[in-house]
Amino acid sequence: MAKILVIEDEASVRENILDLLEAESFETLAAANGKIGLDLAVSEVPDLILCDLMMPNIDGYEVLKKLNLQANTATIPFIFLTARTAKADVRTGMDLGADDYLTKPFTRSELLSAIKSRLEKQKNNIKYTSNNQKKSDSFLPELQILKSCLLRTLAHRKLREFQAHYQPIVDTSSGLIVGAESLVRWQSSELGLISPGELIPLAESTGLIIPIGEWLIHNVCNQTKIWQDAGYKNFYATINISVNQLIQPDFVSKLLKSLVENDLHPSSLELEVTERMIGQDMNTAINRMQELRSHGLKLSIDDFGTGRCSLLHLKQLPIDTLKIDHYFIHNIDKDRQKSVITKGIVEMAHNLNLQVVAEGVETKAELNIVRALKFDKTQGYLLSHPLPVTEFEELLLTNVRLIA
Ligand code: G
Ligand code: MN
Repeated sequence: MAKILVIEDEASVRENILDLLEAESFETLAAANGKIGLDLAVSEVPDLILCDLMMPNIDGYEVLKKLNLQANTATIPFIFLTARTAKADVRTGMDLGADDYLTKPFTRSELLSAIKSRLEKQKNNIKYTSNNQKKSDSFLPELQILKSCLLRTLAHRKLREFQAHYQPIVDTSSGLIVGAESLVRWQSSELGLISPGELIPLAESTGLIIPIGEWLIHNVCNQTKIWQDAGYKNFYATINISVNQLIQPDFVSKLLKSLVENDLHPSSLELEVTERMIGQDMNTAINRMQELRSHGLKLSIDDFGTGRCSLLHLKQLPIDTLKIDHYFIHNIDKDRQKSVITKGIVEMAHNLNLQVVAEGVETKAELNIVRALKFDKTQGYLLSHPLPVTEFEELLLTNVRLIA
């Protein structure tokens, strides 16, 4: 059956079209933005592309222009989906070489008939070159294999392959679990377990961080609510957010939607951002953070101390928590300079009314210093590695004290 790529940034519209196509037994590929769409068009060479015109960053015109530049994608039938009825817009699209356009909202039969006639035409096209793209993956460099595999996974909506793991965040004085940092894991059916260290940079560079991030946020909201309902009312989860996510125009609204859908209070989520990412576009980042905080979400600076965030900047940042990077904790018991600097950071943070979390505590000796320096919360392999849901739940539900 024909393979159809749907490039549409609006999730509800995209899902509707995909459902409709799948009901007609088409094989489908889904892309949430132009960049993912282009990557998929190149790696999967679909039989037809349905593409939204108005999308942030790379819009439908841009997608079509780029497809036209490559021999193997230039001949794929291309149908614009547009909410615009202005003749000039349609004209621009057709001039670029689009085969057809559909004005939203369109009916099921309009969509199917446009698809059918394009596919027929393509079949009869003598110039049609069966371009067998899927040359053996073994010729591709490793990163390319990983990338096309990730694209395929998302395009086929095989989100089962992603999992959130949870690392306990422990109250340093009581030793009890008060929250957890969520960390995404990809258990690829093709490649096995992919570490976050490999997944995240790849997801960032391809734009796939957006759909993965949305999936994670939704999943974490859902799970957090389950644990709160099980009696851990003040339990909170943290989510690492990348700058690409933070600057999406609809980031805040989508996040709030996930909270509402799961009936979760905004203060049950803490978003972790890094100094480095705030540095990239300070004003936009701070505005966005302020907006999030005005809705009651918590914010923390992750890996604090490794970026270039001056201590003076901290005063301006709309945050609740500082997470002190592993680097400061590692061997803190053996390195007097480290402990002196760290002591100063903790005191300063407390004076600014911030909570302070020690990350990456691996030994008892490090933990002893962390307690002496009055870190509010502690994370690290000494207490627990990040765990899959069921294992984390076992720890949580037994009220285990991870610090004796
Ligand atoms: O940058 P961020 O702090 O979000 O990094 C979280 C990463 O740190 C996760 O991949 C997690 O597995 C890892 N991590 C958690 N605890 C420890 C620890 O005690 N030691 C080390 N080396 N890594 C840790
Ligand atoms: Mn983190």
